Amino acid sequence: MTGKDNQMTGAEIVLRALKDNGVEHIFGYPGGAVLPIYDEIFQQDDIQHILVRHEQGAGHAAEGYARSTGKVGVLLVTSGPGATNAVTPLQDALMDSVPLVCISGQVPTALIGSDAFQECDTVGITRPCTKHNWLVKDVNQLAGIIHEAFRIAQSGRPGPVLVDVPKDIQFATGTYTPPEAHKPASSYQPKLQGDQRAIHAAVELMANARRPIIYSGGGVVNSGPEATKLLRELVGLTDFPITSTLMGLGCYPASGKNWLGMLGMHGSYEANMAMHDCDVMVCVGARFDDRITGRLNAFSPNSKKIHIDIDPSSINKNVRVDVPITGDVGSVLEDMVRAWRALPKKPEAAQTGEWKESITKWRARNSFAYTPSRDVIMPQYALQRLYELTKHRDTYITTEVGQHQMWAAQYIGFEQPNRWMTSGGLGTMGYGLPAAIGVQVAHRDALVIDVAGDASIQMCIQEMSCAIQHELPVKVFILNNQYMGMVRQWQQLLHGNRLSNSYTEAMPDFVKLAEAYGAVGLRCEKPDELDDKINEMISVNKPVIFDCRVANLANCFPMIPSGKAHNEMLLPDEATDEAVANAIDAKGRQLV
Ligand SMILES: Cc1cc2nc3c(=O)[nH]c(=O)nc-3n(C[C@H](O)[C@H](O)[C@H](O)COP(=O)(O)OP(=O)(O)OC[C@H]3O[C@@H](n4cnc5c(N)ncnc54)[C@H](O)[C@@H]3O)c2cc1C
Ligand SMILES: Cc1ncc(C[n+]2csc(CCOP(=O)(O)OP(=O)(O)O)c2C)c(N)n1
Repeated sequence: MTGKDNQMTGAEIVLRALKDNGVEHIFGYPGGAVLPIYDEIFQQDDIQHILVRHEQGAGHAAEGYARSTGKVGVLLVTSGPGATNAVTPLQDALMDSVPLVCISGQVPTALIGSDAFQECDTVGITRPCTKHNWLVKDVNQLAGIIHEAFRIAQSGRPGPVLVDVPKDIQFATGTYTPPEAHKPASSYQPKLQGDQRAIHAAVELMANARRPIIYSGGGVVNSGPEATKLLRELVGLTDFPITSTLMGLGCYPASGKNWLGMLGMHGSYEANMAMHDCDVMVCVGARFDDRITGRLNAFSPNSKKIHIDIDPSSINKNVRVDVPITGDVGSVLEDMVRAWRALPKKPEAAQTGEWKESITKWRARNSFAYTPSRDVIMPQYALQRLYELTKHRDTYITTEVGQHQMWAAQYIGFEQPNRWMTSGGLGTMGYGLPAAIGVQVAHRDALVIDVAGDASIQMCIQEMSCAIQHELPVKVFILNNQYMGMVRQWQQLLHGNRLSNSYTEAMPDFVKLAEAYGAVGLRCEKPDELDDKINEMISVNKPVIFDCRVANLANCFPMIPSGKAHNEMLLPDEATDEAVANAIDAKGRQLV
């Protein structure tokens, strides 16, 4: 590209750079400081713009898009309130390792610092919630900055970046440089290959283990399909039991014979007991989050720990490990599989025989059990039916945050990665509906379901309007218990059952609300009507809000209360039903 061809306005450069970085969709909301970019969007057909109803929605939609495709999600927001509304999804993406590029408009360069209309210090505000951010001061640097933004967002530990573009830079004319001509900044070059000595030390520990476990996480999803294949191969070769965090569900199939279920605060008894009692733990792309470790000084006290992570700052952050391996999961697992195959003597099955017997006993505890009912829909039952009726389809699940999210993780089996989009690190209520929209944009013919709670769904409900406008037939499946259930559960178990402000009064009629948006509303109150109603929801080629009325006071178990160890988890039949029966709200009203 030479001569006049590479001379363009800043706004044209933005569109061209996005296109050259493979962008097909952007999620955004216009305003004064981005109008030149919106004018360019109007004049081209290569990139489709999805108009959300709130910038938070743009960010979560971009997250859903990114997580379900492995590509970078892009959002476009105006200055001031547009940018501040994007802060929540940026932090969400930072914590959950989701690659996002956010383009924000800024007031003209000459007005920065003058309290101009819709001015805010976007780079200052978003510095702690992005991997990196830039304020563009020279139109000639704009293309290079956008290319670098895409490189940083998707390399190493993926995450969000932001490019703040003042309005005068969008109007100014400058030189466009294509991605091929871009020289990456040398200071950020993540290491992909693991240290060979450490990998051999890890394999030796694994080969001598009597009570081994693989603890996998979101880093396997981030690494891509090859990493999933290699993880499955390693499990096949070693026959080790495997668990996963909330973020890694699907990397090992839920139907696989070595699967222990999710671990952590609401994980299965067998996964948590095995983590506690193991002698060798292989952590693959997970970060020893506090929902996983419980009380740190009681976490897996007798194990040697191997930790594979691309981000050196994640290693030894919360838990000291014996064999740290900095590198990409895919690359390290490839070397590990090779080293295991080359072992002069493979361990005998008998070496782990007792361990497998212990696991079988823990499994028999059936820690996800609940008391079924013929009269009321139990939330767990609703999700079991949803799973049974959708599992043979091309299905993607998103969630909001709360009990419904944990039950979805427990009762929906994931066979593949990138099918499960949930807000893990930040736990953002309001994530699920816009994330479902982002997924549906990327997978037009798939069945995309947001498993929601009646409180969470009201945080970004306005995005139903976006779904209608863009003909995205997402399904919102609300487990309506009329409470902020997760808050109520903690109040019951940890705050003397004083249900302070956790009852969702003045609930909208979700069926009428759906109809008001032009969507379809369905309600189900009886267990024996559930299958027909779910099938109806699936068959409608429009957005649906499904108001599933469930038992009000069901609790999500197992649960490791904060500050407790894995082997101190509360199991369903150890819960205090009496406390539930005596529940009162802030006005002293009996709630059962
Ligand atoms: C209400 C609620 C309850 C929760 N309860 C649970 C629970 O019971 N169990 C549970 O598991 N979680 C639970 N969570 C989620 C929890 O808060 C954390 O988000 C989650 O445990 C973190 O998952 P992860 O360790 O896989 O890390 P992620 O946040 O997915 O981080 C991935 C790690 O992998 C690394 N990585 C990224 N890419 C690569 C690569 N290519 N190669 C190598 N490494 C890479 C990163 O540096 C990072 O360290 C809950 C959340 C909520 C909101
Ligand atoms: C934005 C935000 N505010 C507050 C919280 C704290 N919080 C966690 S779960 C929860 C209740 C969720 O209720 P609901 O959506 O009805 O789901 P349920 O737990 O009943 O399934 C709250 C308030 C949060 N996670 N996110």
